Amino acid sequence: MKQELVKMIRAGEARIAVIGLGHVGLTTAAMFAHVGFQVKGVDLKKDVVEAVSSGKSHFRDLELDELVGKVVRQRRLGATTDTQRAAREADVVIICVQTPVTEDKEPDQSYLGKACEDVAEGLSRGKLVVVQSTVTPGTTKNFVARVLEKGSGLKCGEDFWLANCPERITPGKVVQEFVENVRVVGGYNSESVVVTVELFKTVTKGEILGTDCTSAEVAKLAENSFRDVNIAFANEFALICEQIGVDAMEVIRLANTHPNVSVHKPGCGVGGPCLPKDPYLLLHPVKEKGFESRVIEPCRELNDYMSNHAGELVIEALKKVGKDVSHSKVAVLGAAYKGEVDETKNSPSERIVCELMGLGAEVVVYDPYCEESFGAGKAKDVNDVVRDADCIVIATDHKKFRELKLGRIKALMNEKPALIDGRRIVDPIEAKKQGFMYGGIGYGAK
Ligand code: SAJ
Repeated sequence: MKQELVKMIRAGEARIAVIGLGHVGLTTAAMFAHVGFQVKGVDLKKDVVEAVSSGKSHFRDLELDELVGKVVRQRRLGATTDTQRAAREADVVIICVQTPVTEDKEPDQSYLGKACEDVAEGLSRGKLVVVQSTVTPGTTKNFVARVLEKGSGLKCGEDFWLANCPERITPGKVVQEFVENVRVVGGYNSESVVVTVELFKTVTKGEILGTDCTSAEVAKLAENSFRDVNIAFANEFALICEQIGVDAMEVIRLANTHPNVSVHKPGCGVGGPCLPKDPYLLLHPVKEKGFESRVIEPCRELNDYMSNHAGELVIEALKKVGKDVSHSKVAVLGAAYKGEVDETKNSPSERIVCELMGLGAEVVVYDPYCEESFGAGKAKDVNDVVRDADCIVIATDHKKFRELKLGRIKALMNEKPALIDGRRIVDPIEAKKQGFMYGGIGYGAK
């Protein structure tokens, strides 16, 4: 039975269903269609299904847009809202649904559970199910396998195969990373590893590493938790530099000349669909047993504090020019969670906007990549957002904000303007020379 599926995969004849058409799911569906498989993408949102069915990606991602358009025209990729039917008609089902955490940082597996129940309805002997979603340790083996078995009456690892294959794509370069990154394949059992490696060999140029499904889940969480901790070091170091009276960016530049040192960039916070939640997914099973995190969780909390610190810098700079934030207009540059993307999930910019509005400031937001303004005013370009403002806050490191014409901007603002650089992408000396009351994350120089 395993050989039959492997043969169909190698011949490009295995039919594939991809459940969840977020950035990862749509990239996955388009890439397998691109190499010749017949793929059906599934999403519960009708507008997403309509966009994909008409050959459009619903992400601001040119490369993905072109790829989706091509494979839909070739009739290799279709889209539907019917998970059960798509699973029934597929030989391989790849689950890419969201796995958020709740307000109290508990894993929310409702989307995954629903997807598995629907897939189980369409499951039959000889199929492969792959979970690409990032999940809390043990989920594939103890939750997904059980739901699939219960709904299908089949035995996992014998009647069907199951694997966890974490995605490693970064918004902004999803297609290139999907193909080139090393891929970890964690099988429910060894047969599941064999079949899944064959599947990803058809689309991955990078190395494919086989392991068990729980190790694959934890490896993914390690990657993002490690990055979050590293960014937290840069952020705490920036707070120290502000107190010492040096510029953290200059000191980091010098320290990083050591071959063993690579301090990350300090900023006004860590956002996006992954880093703000993955450390909590990693800690969840051990916190339940009383484990107390002394590094990962405090680092996560520090990164969340950085948007408050940006607010503190705004208040301080306005006070230095005799203004009160509650009677000031603040222009927030950037809504997206990082430069050159339109994603605003968990964006530090949202926390900054909400905090400033809570202090009574009039807030206006401009982002060249998205329309989001988190309930604040919305501007159509840089000149529009800075007009009559008392303070600018750079919240996202979009390239466009690295090239601000500070002299022209100052002329559009109220007198005695302030500039708070939350991403340290503007030259502090130039800003001060242009007459701004300057503040920046990690900028301790006077
Ligand atoms: N950030 C900093 N300082 C830095 C780097 C980033 O403040 O030095 C901030 C960014 O502004 C952003 C947040 O952190 O708000 C996350 O940015 P990111 O560059 O980590 O990018 P993500 O979250 O889009 O992608 C991460 C990547 N994981 C790793 O690099 C280990 C990506 O490879 C994963 O595929 C992705 O999470 C995911 O989907 O898991």
